[in-house]
Amino acid sequence: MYTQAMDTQRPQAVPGRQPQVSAETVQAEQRFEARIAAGEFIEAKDPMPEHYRKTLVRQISQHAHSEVVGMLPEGNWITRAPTLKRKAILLAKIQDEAGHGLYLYAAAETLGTSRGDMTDALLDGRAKYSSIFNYPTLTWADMGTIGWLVDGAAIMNQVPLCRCSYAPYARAMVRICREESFHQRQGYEALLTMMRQGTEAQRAMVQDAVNRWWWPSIMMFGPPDEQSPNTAQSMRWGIKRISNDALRQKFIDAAVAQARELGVSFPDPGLVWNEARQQHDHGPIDWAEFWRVVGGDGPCNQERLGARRKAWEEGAWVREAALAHAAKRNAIAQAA
Ligand code: FAQ
Repeated sequence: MYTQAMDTQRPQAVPGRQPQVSAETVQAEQRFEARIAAGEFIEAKDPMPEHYRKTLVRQISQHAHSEVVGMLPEGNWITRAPTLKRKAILLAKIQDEAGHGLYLYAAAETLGTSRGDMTDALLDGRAKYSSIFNYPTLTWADMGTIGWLVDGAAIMNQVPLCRCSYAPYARAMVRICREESFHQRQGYEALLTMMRQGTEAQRAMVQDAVNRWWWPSIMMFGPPDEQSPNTAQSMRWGIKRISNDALRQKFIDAAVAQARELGVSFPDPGLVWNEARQQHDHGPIDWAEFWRVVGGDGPCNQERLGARRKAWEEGAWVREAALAHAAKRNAIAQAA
């Protein structure tokens, strides 16, 4: 396990007394801040402040959990895809999400955490995953809408992460973003097919799916900047490059033009072009709903975590077999 944290030895604060910080630690922190200011990337074995390391473990592990939990809503439709072509595309997409989870767990492991610890944190509720995956997938149009809006929002959020100051995360994101862009296009194309070549009932199904996914999609970017406890520090450290609200605005502006082309509307009467800002205004977002879903009380939270718990428990024999195999190979290598 790497031990690159610079301030793990910092004494606990005692009320009324300034904690003692060694000159060496202060200098190491100053060198780190100078590297960030110079736009340098931080590698796994480089010294880094403990808070930077923890912030990355939190964000990267939650991102990994989101990719893995995110397979469940779409997995629900593999057996019901309308054609062989759509089934093959959906299977490939879901497999990609599993791969994204694996790159991200590996990136988080370079920071000294383990896959087991990260999974424990997910299953006992200490770690979050994206709110969006707690909504049900009710019709085939939800598959296209997830690709268009959910993957579209994910790309908008993730492209700036390709320049994250932590290099292993940035490298993983470059590959992930290439795949996400295929995901977004396949979703949009599936919806376009239904809208242009489908029946009246299929067009209504697309509009219904868009009505249900719009608000949860724009909540994906996280709370408003003034209520986001992590954004300011994460931006100072170059982990996040663009704030939650700025990304949400970019997504809304791009989505409006795409919706017009598709022939669907968004369920927000307040969504209007603001000539002065050269951006769209939008109606109020129901942040109470967002926090309810993040807090575990969304439509599918229990089902999603139940599925992950079952997979982890039923996969125990695979992990045990892999460890036993590795131990055997080690013993053979040492005896040779
Ligand atoms: N859901 O201070 P901030 C995908 C939490 S991948 C749940 O603003 P931060 C691909 C946040 O963790 C989607 N919780 O936090 C796909 C924090 O709680 P904590 C996932 C949320 O970290 C598509 C608290 O609220 N993408 O979709 C959410 O600076 C289709 C305060 O928030 C990523 O994870 C939320 N939506 O900014 C897969 C991208 N938003 O941790 C399958 C990487 C906020 O202090 C199918 N992550 N929270 O207890 C990020 O960019 C950031 O972590 C944000 C949040 C922007 C998500």
